[in-house]
Amino acid sequence: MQSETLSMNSKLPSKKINYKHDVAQKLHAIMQKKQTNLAIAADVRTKKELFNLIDNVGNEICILKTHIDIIDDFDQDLIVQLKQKAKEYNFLICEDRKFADIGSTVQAQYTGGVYHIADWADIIIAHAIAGPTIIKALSDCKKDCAILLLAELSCADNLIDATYTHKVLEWAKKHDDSIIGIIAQNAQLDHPHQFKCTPGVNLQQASDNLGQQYRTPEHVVGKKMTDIIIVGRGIYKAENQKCAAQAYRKAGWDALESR
Ligand code: S5P
Repeated sequence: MQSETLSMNSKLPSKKINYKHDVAQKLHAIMQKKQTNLAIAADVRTKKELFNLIDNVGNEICILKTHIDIIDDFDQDLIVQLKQKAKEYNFLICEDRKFADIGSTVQAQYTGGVYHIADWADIIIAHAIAGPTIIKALSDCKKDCAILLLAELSCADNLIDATYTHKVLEWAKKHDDSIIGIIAQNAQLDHPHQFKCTPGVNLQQASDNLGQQYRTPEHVVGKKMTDIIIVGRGIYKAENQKCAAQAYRKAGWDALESR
């Protein structure tokens, strides 16, 4: 069983994988069914832009990643509609709150406030800076909570070093009942049933003017063994969002298949 699943490419072909977490299992099934390893970073500012983007790219993605607190006209109806769209297009919703505080505070941030993230997000992203209790704190709120733990950042001159990343990989492996993968650049996952997700992906640009650093889908999937590419401006700022999403999906999936 283990040997069948050791290669990350085992996520691709017909081999059945018994993931520990339901969300990981669902993600794998969506990737297979839709033949996509593309996550959209839907960093738009209004409901209208968000749903327009979803209608353009919904068929191409396995995950829609939100920064829910940047949407100017957020309301409960957005969540109702978002859940409907996730069902209609068959994608998972990941809220990129990057939880990073003491346990009791992250519990309040996860379940409370205006956004009630625990009620609707399939996946959340957390920093490891506050130590492994953050994993327990988030999982205690919601039994089936699925976390992506941030192991590396894509932006220039960030303070994460190799020792930090090493710890994150260790904790991710140890807590695989709630951590379904990592957000990383060069780090390699040491677990066959978790997902490595990489932002900082763009087919046209190498950087923005605020420190973001980009690489191509071919590079991160083919050379850095990324399973899922996360693309924001490369798609939502494109003149034709649908065509752009199709291009990223193809580049990401082709790279995964030929790896
Ligand atoms: O290291 C990181 C981690 C994340 S989650 N670098 C990132 O850029 N991100 C997120 O990915 C970031 O918050 C944004 O939502 C997305 C990248 O967007 P883009 O427009 O630069 O593709």
